[in-house]
Amino acid sequence: MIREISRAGVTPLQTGIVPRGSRVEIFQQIYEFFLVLGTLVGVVVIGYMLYNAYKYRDGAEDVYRGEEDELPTLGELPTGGGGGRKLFLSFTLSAVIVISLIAWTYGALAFVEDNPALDGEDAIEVEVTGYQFGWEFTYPNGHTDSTLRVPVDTPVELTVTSRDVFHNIGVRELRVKSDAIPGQTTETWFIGERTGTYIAECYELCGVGHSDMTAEVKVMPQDEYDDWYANTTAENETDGGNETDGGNDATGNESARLVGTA
Ligand SMILES: [Cu+2]
Repeated sequence: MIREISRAGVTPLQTGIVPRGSRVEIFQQIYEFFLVLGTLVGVVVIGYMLYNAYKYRDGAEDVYRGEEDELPTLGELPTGGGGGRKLFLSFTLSAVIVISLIAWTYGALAFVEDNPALDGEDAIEVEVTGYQFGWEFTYPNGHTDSTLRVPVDTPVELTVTSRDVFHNIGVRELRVKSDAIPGQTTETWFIGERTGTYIAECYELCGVGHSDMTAEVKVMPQDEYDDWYANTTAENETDGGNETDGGNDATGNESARLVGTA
């Protein structure tokens, strides 16, 4: 479950038990941790319950049921075995498990929230603007695109906003999601660990074209990305998309017009 991740010193190495790495890795570890622990707790609780149900079944012999005067009468709560020791033990154990879970998850999520991509010098920054109904990606050199191209294994810092109504950009496979709110910017990050094409979708019902509000996210090999980026300028639009008419075309499929260069 614990893997070492080093990306040219960009992402901190796993330290201790709190997971570090890309969002995909962190959320995967949280999922696995909860699955294992939840299964374990479930097995212990249900197993102990069944064990006692069998042990104290009606007609069982050789079972100590307490002195006659210790037995609870109808309507009285039983004190539990050993003068409440069992109750205390199970309560303490549950508290330790629950508090550790909260602390561990908090540590993992604090790292995600902390935007570790900012620490790395080779992190790339892209501004994302949502509009009815599409996404616009602006690179540091001023180049604007309707496809998000990023190099593989590199932290990407997104600064997200909207120019009309509330939107929310998310890429499921990359475990990244962020509000796009007019007049405000929201920051998030991700690392594409495998090359390929992913789909960014809008996750905030924003109008009639909401479900068509997608954009391609291309995670490219570093050299291909460098070649592509070297040929971009503030003016050109490498994929043929047109932000002004694309924005009002509620039913048009933006990606149908894409002529990818990647
Ligand atoms: Cu939207």
